[in-house]
Amino acid sequence: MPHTIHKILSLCLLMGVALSFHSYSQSKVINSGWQFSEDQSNWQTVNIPHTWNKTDAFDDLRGYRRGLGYYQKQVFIPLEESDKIHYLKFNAVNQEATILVNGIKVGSHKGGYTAFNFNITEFVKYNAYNLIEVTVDNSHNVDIPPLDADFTFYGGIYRDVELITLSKQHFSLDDFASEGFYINYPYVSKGAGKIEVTGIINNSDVSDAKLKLIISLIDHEDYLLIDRTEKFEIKSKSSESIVSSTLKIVHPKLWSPESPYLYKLKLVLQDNEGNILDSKTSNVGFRWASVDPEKGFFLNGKPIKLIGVNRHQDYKGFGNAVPMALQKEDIHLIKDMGANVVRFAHYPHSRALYDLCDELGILVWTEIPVINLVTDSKAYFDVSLAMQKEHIKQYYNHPSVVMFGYMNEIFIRLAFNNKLTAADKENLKVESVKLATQLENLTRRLAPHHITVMACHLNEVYNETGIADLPMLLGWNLYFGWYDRQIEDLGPFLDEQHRRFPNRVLFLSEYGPGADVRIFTDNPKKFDFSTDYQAKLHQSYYKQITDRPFMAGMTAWNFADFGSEFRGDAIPHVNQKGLVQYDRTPKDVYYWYKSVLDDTEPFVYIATAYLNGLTLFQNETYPIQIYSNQKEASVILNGKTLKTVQFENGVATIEVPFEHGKNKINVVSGDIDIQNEIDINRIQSLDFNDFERFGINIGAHFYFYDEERNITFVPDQPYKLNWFGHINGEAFGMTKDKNQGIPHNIKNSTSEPLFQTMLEACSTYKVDIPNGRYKVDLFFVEPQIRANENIYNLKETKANADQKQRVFDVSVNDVIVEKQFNIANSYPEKYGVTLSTTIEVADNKGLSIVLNPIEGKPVISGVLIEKMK
Ligand code: GCB
Repeated sequence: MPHTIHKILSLCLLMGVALSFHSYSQSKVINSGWQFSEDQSNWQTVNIPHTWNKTDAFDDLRGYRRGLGYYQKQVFIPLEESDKIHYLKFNAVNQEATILVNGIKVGSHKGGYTAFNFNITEFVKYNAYNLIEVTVDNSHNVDIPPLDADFTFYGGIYRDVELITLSKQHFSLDDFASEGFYINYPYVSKGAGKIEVTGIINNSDVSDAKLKLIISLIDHEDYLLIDRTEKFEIKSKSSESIVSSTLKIVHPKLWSPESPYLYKLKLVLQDNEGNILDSKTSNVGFRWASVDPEKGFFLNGKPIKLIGVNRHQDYKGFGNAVPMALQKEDIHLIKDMGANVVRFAHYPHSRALYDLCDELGILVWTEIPVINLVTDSKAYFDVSLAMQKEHIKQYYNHPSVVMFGYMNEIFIRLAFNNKLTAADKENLKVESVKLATQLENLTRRLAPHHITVMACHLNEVYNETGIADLPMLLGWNLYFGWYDRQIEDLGPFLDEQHRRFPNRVLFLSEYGPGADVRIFTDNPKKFDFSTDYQAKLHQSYYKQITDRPFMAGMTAWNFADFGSEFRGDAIPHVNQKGLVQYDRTPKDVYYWYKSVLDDTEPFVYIATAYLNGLTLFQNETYPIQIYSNQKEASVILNGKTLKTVQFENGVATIEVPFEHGKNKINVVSGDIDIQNEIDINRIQSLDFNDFERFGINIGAHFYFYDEERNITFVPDQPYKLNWFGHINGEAFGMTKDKNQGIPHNIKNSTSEPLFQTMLEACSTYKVDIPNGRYKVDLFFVEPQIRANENIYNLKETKANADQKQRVFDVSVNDVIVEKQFNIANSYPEKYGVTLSTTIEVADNKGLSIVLNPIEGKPVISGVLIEKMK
């Protein structure tokens, strides 16, 4: 048949489906105008997606609301639909849902990240409004994974709700909320691609039905390649699996990240007279994946190093109830970075994103939230297994999905729980391995052409128990240079694992440090949350993995910053390991990845996006990084060529002699000439000539750009004559392994990094400023002692009797600012306190902050000095 006729035929087919779709099967998204209540008496109107935790998971109070939420909506169902079948579909409700229609319970569901359906036909009233009531519970439930994890479990109906109307014969919606058909690829090579389709057809009529299943495969250019009709008969009130004969095409265009060629599969269910009853479509991508312990991952027979990111689904200001357009933007950002893989962690994400991965060419690792620990109960095992069934059946048909996972760091709570007895621990180990074995077997049975995966944390227990030998690909979540040891320890650890377990396929499933764009330094240190340390760690890890052919790949933790309520990172309640911020604005390191991963066109990036208000003294230069996929580039500062730099591992570092004020940096490589403007304070002395305010981040080695006060605090230093610094004292909580000071949410402030770092036992801090009048703000927080029972804190915590009081007098140039300052006694716990004073500096004595201990050791977090007119 000539191509044009084929094309016309396929268009007719498409139109036919589209036209008849309306009358035979229909899905209406019913997201608008639900009533929501937390107590069943105060109701408000909300739209789905919705969560009740989008603000309380980020406030200064500990915890967030985990409990019940009630939703209601009326839907009109017309008389014309009285011969139809009606389903309610919930695409995700976190985490338990009970559904009533017109006051009668239709069912309930456990698990917050997979879809579920209920056939509500027998409860529906026609030509009338029908009341849908949903009770949602996000309380901790020992029977439902996740029990515990480093992310916020926002409660609510946060994915679409659909009202589906079907004719009596239709693709089943009862098979764990799958779409009622599965596509298998019994054979794929360059020469030929075979697919086999299994449709699960329901007949809810009282009589038997003679039906036809028309299967068509259409290529990307809309040519109809295969058109097959399977005829069958189905008994009344029954369900049947119809397996197509194998469909074959020659020389399929293979699907891959570079060339994600998609075919479309159309399934049309017809009655004997040719009336369309139901229809489905799906992406088809011909590809095959395999793994090898020495050579890593193979796609379509070729080795491919998987390099990409993990993604969490929440987003600044939305919790997990994120508009789809924003979610899709994530996938575009991931693709634009040059990633070829995404791990949807730690639970299944929205189906629409997997569609986008099909289209854009991103391989997918998808998993269920069995994380950190298991409950030793039949109920927990049953929910976990049901969840994996839903997961596989709902996500099976996506060509992008090549890896199905089911566990993350399952022994982490065991390793850190001192309360468990040795026998408890042993039992939990055995139970975890038992569940893992069941989940592995289930996954292999339901998804025989996929690769099974699991992720472990740094602990020998995964090897000892044998759990690490279960999956076809083993992911290690490794935080060398953050939670553990040093950055360079990654490679040797992997080499050792590879030597000891030569049959395992290894993958680096997580790695990365926290990073805040307000923190920068030319001396990055472990756990300082600087973007510089982030760049250093990622650059080294990439090299260590790409140097090792046996490593199948790596996925950075995390694509974006995400909500984790109990955390005290530089932004509290947020895990800041993202390559992009919580609102998806890229951090510089995102562009470094692009420079090593994306060679589609020449690319250069100057990593100075966040050097806000950098202050340099006298002749100091400052190192900046330039990222590129080119060999070399010239760097020009304010019109003068500095030097030609060579890029290695996508990066070149150059010391820049910035001038005071606005600086223009140009980087020229081939046809590319990009420019960044940077505002720099270069000061020759603390004379307050070119500046009005000067701030010091006492106890910290990094600059901190403070949005609240709109100033960049400079790092601390030991006192230098005619400059500033501490005469004595120790940086609190800063060790070789940790440079954050205190990992806490600071109440009463959004400038955590100013307060979290501090000096302890400093008796004098000097700033050599000229004579004149100044306003001085001093910043403090009590790092250790819990708040006393005081007016602010009646219920929360009691002062710990073992903790020594910290009482000191604060004075500036002999003027007392606060006597007997006892932060724990006067303020709520971890409260950021500012003491302000105005002083006159005279006799060229400069400024001396004196902290005079009465009991315990004084602390101080920062100072801000403002010259008064
Ligand atoms: C991990 C976990 C992940 C955490 C991450 C972290 O290993 O799998 O859920 O968020 O570490 O940032 O600590």
